[in-house]
Amino acid sequence: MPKLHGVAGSPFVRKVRVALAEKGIEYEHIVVMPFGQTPEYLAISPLGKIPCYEDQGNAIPDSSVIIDYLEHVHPEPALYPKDPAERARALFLEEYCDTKLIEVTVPVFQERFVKPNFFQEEPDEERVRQALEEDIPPIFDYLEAQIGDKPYLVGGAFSIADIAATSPFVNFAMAGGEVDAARWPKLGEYISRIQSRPAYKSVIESERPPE
Ligand SMILES: N[C@@H](CCC(=O)N[C@@H](CS)C(=O)NCC(=O)O)C(=O)O
Repeated sequence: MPKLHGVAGSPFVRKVRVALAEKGIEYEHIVVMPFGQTPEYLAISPLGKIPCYEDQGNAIPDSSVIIDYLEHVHPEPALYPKDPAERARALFLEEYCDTKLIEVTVPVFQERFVKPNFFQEEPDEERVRQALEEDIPPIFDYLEAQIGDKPYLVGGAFSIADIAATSPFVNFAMAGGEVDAARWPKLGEYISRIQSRPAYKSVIESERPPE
């Protein structure tokens, strides 16, 4: 059985888990935290990051690379548009969200979720304010314009772009972050709709600690 190394709560691990769930692929989840990597883990994930996927003797690091691999070994249901231009657009939006959306939302997650829950530290509220008031709005504006009145970001079907665009919002919500419905109504509705897909929902629910 394939192995997925990483920890629930990582937006990049979640991307892969959603792709695996959408494609109905079974796997063993091996918990690896995003720090203090062992030489054994560095041997399969040389950048020391999570996730890393192992299948049939191949070690595949990086969420984007892993999902591309999954698409080739389990083509259905497709997570990439067939049309070359739409595929390029989906890949760019994945990159935009993996880079820019993560960059602006992670400070809120780190300050308001990670610090109090894992390090018993007070959040740096000035860092949170800067993220919420200055850094986040232009990125949400861009995503609001990209989704527009469409059901999915690209090509009329669920794709890698939708996975990458919505995963960071799970972390944002864990930190109490909200997408202001008055300012970004389309983005907010889109995120809830995508995260309500049965496969996606099952991944989010599995991340919650038992009550
Ligand atoms: N481009 C990578 C990014 C993965 C990533 O940054 N993972 C974080 C955890 S969410 C990590 O492992 N950070 C540890 C580090 O940067 O050393 C991917 O898509 O998998």
